Amino acid sequence: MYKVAVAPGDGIGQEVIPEAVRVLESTGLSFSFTPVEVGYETWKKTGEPVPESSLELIRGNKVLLFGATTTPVGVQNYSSAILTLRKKLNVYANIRPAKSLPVKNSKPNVDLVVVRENTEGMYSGIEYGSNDTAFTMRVITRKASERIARKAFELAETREKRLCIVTKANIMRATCGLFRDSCHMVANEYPEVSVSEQFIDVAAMNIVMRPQMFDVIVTSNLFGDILSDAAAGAVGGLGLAPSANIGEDFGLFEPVHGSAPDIAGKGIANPVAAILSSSMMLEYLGEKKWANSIDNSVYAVLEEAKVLTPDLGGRSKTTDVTDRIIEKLDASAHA
Ligand code: GGG
Repeated sequence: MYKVAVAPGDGIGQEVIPEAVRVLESTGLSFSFTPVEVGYETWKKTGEPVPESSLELIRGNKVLLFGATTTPVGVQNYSSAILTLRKKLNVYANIRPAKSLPVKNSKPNVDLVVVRENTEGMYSGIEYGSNDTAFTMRVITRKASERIARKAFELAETREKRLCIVTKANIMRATCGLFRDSCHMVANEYPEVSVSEQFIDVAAMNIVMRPQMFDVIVTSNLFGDILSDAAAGAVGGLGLAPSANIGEDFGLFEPVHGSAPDIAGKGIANPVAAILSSSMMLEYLGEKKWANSIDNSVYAVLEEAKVLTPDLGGRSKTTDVTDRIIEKLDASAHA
């Protein structure tokens, strides 16, 4: 039995995560799901975005399926639930794949993965300032940089063996220089992987114009956040983008999208990113066959283009899309 903590979080997280759970249940695999409260709404009730009691519940499981979080600008004493979770659970590697899909806005022949360092960089959370001058500390350590580089090289070894290090080391010479140097040190352990480098501004343009050039990208926290959203845009949008956050002995799986307050509560959020995240979770748990089946069912539903949410030009509800994915999954399981 797989022990899965489930934290839908805020906004549309509350709508798409139950859909991912429905798909998981339809596989017939054995799960125990533990519901967990985290997020901005939790903070309003308890004063904590991730209460200690929630963390304890999560740690009693092998994986966490997380939805989305809201971090409104200007709210005092609130810190992001998802950043807190990533740090507390030490899930240091944020794996964000972007692969062509049969939807109108997807470019063809894209198959890349952004490997984003998840625990430091611009999101270290060390900030101070006055009305006139403010500082955010960009913390880069050799330990965390080598750790993320190793993860990225390991992944590249299973793919096309091409890894691109993305920095701005010509300008941010101390922090990006250390990140870059750490990646090159680790490269010596993976002689079969060919290494290239791009500056973040060039990489951003290339993700937009020719994403096909990339296999695995390794980069620091903020750059990875931005590049992976751009990569999602190249293959159909955030409604379709899954992710994994991997640590030494724990995995957190979540759609790349946020809480989308503009459509929350309307029942029209695209469940595909959450469902593909649950597929990444199954792969992490060793259920590669079921992970492939879910991916194939999603692909078939998108290709048939009859049951789509409004972000993809359709008129269907969140639950209708899931129903159709489960129908396809059933059909393939019994074929
Ligand atoms: N599922 C990822 C997610 O919720 N992203 C939204 C996000 O990053 N919001 C800012 C934050 O709360 O940190």
